[in-house]
Amino acid sequence: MTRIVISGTGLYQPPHIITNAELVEAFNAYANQFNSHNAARIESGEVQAMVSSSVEFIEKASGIKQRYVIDKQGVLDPNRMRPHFEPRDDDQLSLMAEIAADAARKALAAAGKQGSDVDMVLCASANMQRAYPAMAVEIQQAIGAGGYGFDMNVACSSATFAMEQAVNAVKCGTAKCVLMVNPEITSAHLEWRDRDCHFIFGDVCTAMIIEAADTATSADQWEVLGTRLATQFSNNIRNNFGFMNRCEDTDPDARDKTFRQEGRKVFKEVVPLAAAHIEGHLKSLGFETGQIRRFWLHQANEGMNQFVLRKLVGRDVTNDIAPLILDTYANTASAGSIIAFHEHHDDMVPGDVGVICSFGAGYSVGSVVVRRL
Ligand code: CO8
Repeated sequence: MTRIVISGTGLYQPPHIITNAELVEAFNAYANQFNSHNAARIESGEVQAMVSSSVEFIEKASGIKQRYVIDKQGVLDPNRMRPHFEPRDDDQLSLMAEIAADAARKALAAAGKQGSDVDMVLCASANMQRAYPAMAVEIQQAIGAGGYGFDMNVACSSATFAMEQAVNAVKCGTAKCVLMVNPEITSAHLEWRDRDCHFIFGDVCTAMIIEAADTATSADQWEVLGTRLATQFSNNIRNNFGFMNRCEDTDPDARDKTFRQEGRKVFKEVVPLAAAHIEGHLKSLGFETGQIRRFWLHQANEGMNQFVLRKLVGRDVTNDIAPLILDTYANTASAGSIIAFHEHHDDMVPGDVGVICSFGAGYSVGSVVVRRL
């Protein structure tokens, strides 16, 4: 049986940070402006007044302290409240492929590989910049890879679901060296004018090289012991943006065309789902949760991760057992658990076992159990 390893990871970090204080200041300026423009309609009861956001709420409810974004000015402009991206010609590298190629080159360097060694590119992300050609094919060209590439989207679980595809492709011999990449430009599909969610997301891109142990030369290798995926339909996290919008004659800027969720319901329903999923997966591989050195969990909410871990381990765990990157990066959709893995594995020793696990819209849960070689 071919042994499969993760031989390198890479991270693209956007140039700008927005702190909670900056975010709340911009939101409140927008809300005040909205309320004064609509004073008469608010007075008559026709329109509801906007309510202020607060730094204290954001930090207490989510654990998020700041986020990285590709464009800061547009997001913080009360007259705009969304990033501004310059349109690019078709023959220029697209923004999503640009950040993916950056993270990919770092992952290749970590793995000691060239772009030409890659023969499968999986672009796995919660949103694609366009319908076609596939982002993965543009990324394939940008890094000089051969073989083939395709896009896949399972929202926040896109990366772990893609890791299973990569592992299976190498096992089956349909690929030798896979680049799995997660360009998450969440700022473009977040509703910055909604206080319930304006603080949740940040931009980033992660990348990972997956190959057979036989071909890996990296000093830092992680054997994939198993992967397990599950989905269960829910409308509690939803975005109705799509190619049929223009035929439905609806407002392209309507609230349902960006991210929205029933946060409380998601919290309650996903915690038991994720904990049972990880426990079942570990058991199937002959592990007790107590044997696991580290959990690199999806980064949506600090309290949510603590609940999942309490269910799994039976007690509160430290950052050493389950590193938190959410405070710095916010929720980066599919990239969250991969950032946690990328930034927090150097101290682990050969034989240590860890679990990368994502959960989110769908609902979807994906877990990957790895052992340091
Ligand atoms: N400032 C002050 N008060 C606020 C704010 C704010 N910004 N926002 C809400 N409040 C108020 C509410 O109005 C409410 O007031 P009241 O009690 O008077 O009604 C009160 O605070 C409490 O509100 P909530 O019940 O909503 O607060 P919660 O404690 O539930 O916290 C969270 C909200 C943080 C959203 C929390 O529910 C949560 O994190 N849930 C889990 C969510 C989750 O894991 N989601 C996964 C989604 S990610 C994913 O799958 C990827 C999707 C694709 C990516 C899309 C990228 C854009």
